[in-house]
Amino acid sequence: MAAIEKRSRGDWQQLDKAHHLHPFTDHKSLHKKRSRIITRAEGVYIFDADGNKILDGMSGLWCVNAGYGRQELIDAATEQMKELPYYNNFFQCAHPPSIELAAMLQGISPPQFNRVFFAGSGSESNDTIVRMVRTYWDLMGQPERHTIISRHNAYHGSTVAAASLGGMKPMHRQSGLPIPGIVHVDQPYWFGSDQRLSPHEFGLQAARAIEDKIKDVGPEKVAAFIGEPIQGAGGVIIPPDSYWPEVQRICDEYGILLISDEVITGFGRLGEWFGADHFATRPDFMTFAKGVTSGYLPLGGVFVSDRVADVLIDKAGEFFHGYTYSGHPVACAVAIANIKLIQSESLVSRIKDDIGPYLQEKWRALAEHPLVGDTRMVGLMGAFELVKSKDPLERFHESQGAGVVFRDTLMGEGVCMRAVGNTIICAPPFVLTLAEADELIEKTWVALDQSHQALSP
Ligand code: PXG
Repeated sequence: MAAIEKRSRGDWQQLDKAHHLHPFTDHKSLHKKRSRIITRAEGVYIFDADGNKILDGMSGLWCVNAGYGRQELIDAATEQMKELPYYNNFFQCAHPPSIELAAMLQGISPPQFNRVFFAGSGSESNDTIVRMVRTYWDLMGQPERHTIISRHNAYHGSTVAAASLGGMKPMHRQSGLPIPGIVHVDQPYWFGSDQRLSPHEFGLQAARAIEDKIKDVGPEKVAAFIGEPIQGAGGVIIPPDSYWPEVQRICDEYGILLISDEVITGFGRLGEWFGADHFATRPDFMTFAKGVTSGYLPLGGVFVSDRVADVLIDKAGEFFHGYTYSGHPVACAVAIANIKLIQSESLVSRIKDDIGPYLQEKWRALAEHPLVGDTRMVGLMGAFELVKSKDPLERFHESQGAGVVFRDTLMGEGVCMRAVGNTIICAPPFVLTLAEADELIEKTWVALDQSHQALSP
């Protein structure tokens, strides 16, 4: 018997309104329009309860990298459910899926990583990192080194520690965050600056804000710096080329740990396995989630470098931390199948050499539209900025809702992207074909023209 009842769209909307609290949602405004009910998906397309076919330009929520309906992943889950649906990795136990996945992750990660710790999500993984970072410095005999530097507008998750690491002011306001010992510096968002510096100089300046903060806090108190290689939820902020080398220099000079939050950039999105490979950083931790299973099941975790893992193993005794679902066998089995699929279909090099450059070129050309002030894309992770005027540069006021106007218009054309203020962001599945890329771009042009009319005075 099917687990899920078949109902009409209206019935589902009614039940949803009555019983379901959604993540990151203004429920009053949702209840005025009702939810869009997504019922199924195939390849790069999702289908709603009205039968609309929508090209998913966001890979779900930056995660369905292998595309929908992949039989390999379905089979891996089914077989593992039959064999061992659950067991834990506590109390000196382990099971083949968590062991095999840990070894497999070692094989695709940069050389300083030989060990992983599993969690259920990106947020949990970043909480784990806060615990590990502070424990590491305690064990190193420097217990005053507890401050972690992050960036305004960063997104590192929604639990208390992860939201504190994040730099989203509205999140902080709602719950008395950040927790003590987490401080923030500006993000490397050149387009959002006054643009008086060249991108190169601006990147150096943004990195040196970290150094200034280290001096402010006191170098002996700073434990780590955390950053997404490219900020995702904050609007796909691609830093100038000068930024990450300078951040690495600063971390090295002050001996502080570098945390690369790879929840979005991990597993190929930028045309390399990890953002750290793309930007040539040498992080001490990498956070992962989302793309590790292509979103088919929840799984997250932390790559822990030898520098930290050796100390934890040698000196910590028991590390009092872990989750019921750390290394869940079914999620790990799906992750293994997913990574095998990425390898066998050469999806990472496809992004670097084929679909990536193809989409990037068409994406850049969107800058010719009068409404588009800046376009940027690395691998399959991109954004453009909606502007009121290009010369002189004038941005829309947030209250004009230009981003939402464009997003909704594009959805009407059958393509899903996200609006972050007036920045439109896009991260399609890795299996996007050239023809599907054409469709995505053509519909974007149509939606830009329509939005231009709607937004003209
Ligand atoms: N780090 C990064 C870089 C993320 O993008 C998390 C951590 C947290 O992962 P979990 O699995 O706990 O959600 C994320 C999640 C958006 C959006 O609006 C982005 C995320 C989650 C929800 C919404 O772009 N990223």
